[in-house]
Amino acid sequence: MPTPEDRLRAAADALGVAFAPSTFPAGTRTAAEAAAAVGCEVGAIVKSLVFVADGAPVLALVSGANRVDTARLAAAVDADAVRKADADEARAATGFAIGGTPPFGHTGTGVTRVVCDPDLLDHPTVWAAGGGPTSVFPLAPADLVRASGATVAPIAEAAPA
Ligand code: 5CA
Repeated sequence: MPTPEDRLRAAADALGVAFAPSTFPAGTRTAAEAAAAVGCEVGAIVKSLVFVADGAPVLALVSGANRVDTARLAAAVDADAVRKADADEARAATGFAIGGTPPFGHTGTGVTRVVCDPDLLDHPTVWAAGGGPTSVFPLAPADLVRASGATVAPIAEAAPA
């Protein structure tokens, strides 16, 4: 049986994205954990979050420094109602468990749209989940957008004044 990381590696190879995950046994389940492990800014961590927009799963790629504004996400995907997927819905859509969900290479029922937070484009390198709870891999934001097929649109909550 291929591991989740094997599945992601195959997808990255097919998409022409370098996949060189770093493994941290202490865990990279959250953006804060991943940033501490890598030694990067939390804003350079890619959160890959599944939402349900008018019944269809959509993926938000969000800077680890930001939170998704569901009204903005709804506008970005032209939906009336957006809510966060629960853990089972997220896994069904992507084929990966929460905490290790990568931004592309999904093997589940599929996300219908992918939207990327423009703040991720401010970093030369960003780090995304490597398929499991203990690994992340670096990539250029342009590759993140291309490989995931994302639309770049403002989906984060406005920073507090
Ligand atoms: N590996 C890290 C860094 S790349 C990672 O996957 N981070 S994440 O932000 O993309 O995934 C963790 C997020 O999953 C949490 O911030 C939270 O938004 C979401 N989450 C955690 N538990 C649940 C749950 N039970 N149901 C729905 N969403 C959840």
